[in-house]
Amino acid sequence: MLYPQKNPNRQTKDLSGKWDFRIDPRNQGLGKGWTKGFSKQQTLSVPASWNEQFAGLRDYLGPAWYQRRFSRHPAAEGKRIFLRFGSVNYLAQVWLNGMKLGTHEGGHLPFVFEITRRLKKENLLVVRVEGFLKPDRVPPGNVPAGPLDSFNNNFNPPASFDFFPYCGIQRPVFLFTTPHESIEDVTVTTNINGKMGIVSVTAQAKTSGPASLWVSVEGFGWKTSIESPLKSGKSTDLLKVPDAKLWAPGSPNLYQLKVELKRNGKTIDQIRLPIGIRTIQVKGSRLLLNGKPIFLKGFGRHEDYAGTGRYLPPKALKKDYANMRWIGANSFRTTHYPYSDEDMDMADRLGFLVIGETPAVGLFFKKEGLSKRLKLCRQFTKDMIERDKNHPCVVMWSLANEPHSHRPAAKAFFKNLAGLARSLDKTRPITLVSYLGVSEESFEFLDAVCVNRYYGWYTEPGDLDKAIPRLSQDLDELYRKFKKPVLVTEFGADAIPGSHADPPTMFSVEYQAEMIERYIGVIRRKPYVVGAHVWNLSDFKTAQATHRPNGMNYKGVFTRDRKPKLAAYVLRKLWSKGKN
Ligand code: GCB
Repeated sequence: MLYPQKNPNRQTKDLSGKWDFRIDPRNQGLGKGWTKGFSKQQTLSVPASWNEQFAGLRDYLGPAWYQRRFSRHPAAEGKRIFLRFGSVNYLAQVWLNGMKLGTHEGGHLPFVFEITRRLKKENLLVVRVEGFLKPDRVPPGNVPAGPLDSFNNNFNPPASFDFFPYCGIQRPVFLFTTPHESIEDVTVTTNINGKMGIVSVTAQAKTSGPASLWVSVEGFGWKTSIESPLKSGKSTDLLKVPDAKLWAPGSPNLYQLKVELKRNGKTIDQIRLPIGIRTIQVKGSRLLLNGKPIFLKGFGRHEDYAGTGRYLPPKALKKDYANMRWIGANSFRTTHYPYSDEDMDMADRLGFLVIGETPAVGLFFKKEGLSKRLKLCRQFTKDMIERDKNHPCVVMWSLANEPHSHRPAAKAFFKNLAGLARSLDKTRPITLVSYLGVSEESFEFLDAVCVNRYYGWYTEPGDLDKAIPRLSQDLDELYRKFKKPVLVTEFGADAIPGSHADPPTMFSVEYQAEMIERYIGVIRRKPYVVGAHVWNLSDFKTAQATHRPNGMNYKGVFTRDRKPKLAAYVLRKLWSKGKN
């Protein structure tokens, strides 16, 4: 799935802006024919969650209706035309000019409809969105609490995960064109041989006659190109880049890849992609980037911002990266769903290593609904890898966060998903993120062991002297059992901004800072630990619960409006000058 792009053969139009909106609490819209248009209640901004735009809609999960009119652009003449939603949470049904285009389930990955034959001079686009929390959805909600299937968190709304279940059209909506004969997909993998970078490019195209593909790589004063004929709509080329400028944090060198579909010297279609030449590999207890050990220091994050909810406007995204750079981080995990295309582009450009995670958070393995959850997880794993496979920033795939893997079905579930991920991407390590640790059996067939640890918070509350030795012992046990690199993918404490205590007390900024510093002290002494991600970069909104004052998770080292807490300064000191 190629991201829409503007080039001499392709056009895009961003449909962001004000859309008509109406909630449908009695679910009448379908019966009343709103699919053909409705009278609006209000206008709202797209992209953004509806829950943050109107106070009365905070806990409203749907259904709700959006509509927008747009005219056909002359540039669309003679082209194929598509409509792409970056993300709609959770269930989207879409109509154009009263005709149904389709339905999409799942909140954080793009979907596309071809509308070439449906497009008129003036058009009406209608979208019905519904975001109920259900046990057979991914991520699940409304799951009965029990030791095997869910934490007894008593959230309102009843999510089985700790972030607000925002709803709506939460990422940009694009119209884009392609020529009728076009490049359908491009897959780039890279390798290194001595000082030579090797770029392998597989392109797929749909043509109605013989055509050839021209592939070129350009950058840092070097250009190389290859022409090869299409065979059954496909071609694979190897390009050699001597004295390659490798991609890595601190030196995010990007080359420009251009793939052109040509006939008789004429370019019919083209795709341009920034690419990074790099390798990533697990070897023994190490993670190797470009053949050298790398340590991932950084954060779990959330797409969460006041007023826009699960959409990070460009200024907030910029600030998140500015904060991560200021603090000396080199990586993050897309907790707990794939982030926007714009976020991934920025990670490529600024040199951040990313663990890409699917929306499978809070999974449970009771029989009811299990086959549907597996089907959705397979779809999301595939869609995530297809969307993000060409980003040099992505160095690992995470299949899930904190599954309740107590039931035996969990292992087979993850074997299935890992097999799928490996068949789609043979170049990146695969993992999942566990709270169970040594009893997470799936680590036997995964490449790295990722655990979230809250000693000194959910256990040993307020007692770091007891918590720290437990962390140390636990990490050693994990390595002894699995003999694989370990990443501590979450650790941290809530700190309510402006709350101070001496001696440090839970919820004070001093306690958070001390806990993080002491965790990093332990982690540094374990040569098999290859990553430390603090939970979280910024405070974020979650559902209401007794343990979530103000409906907030305050484990950010920055506030929700991105200002540093004490822990941010402590981390900056610890992580500066290339130290882990
Ligand atoms: C976790 C979860 C994360 C929560 C965090 C917490 O283990 O992975 O989603 O927000 O703990 O703060 O409790």
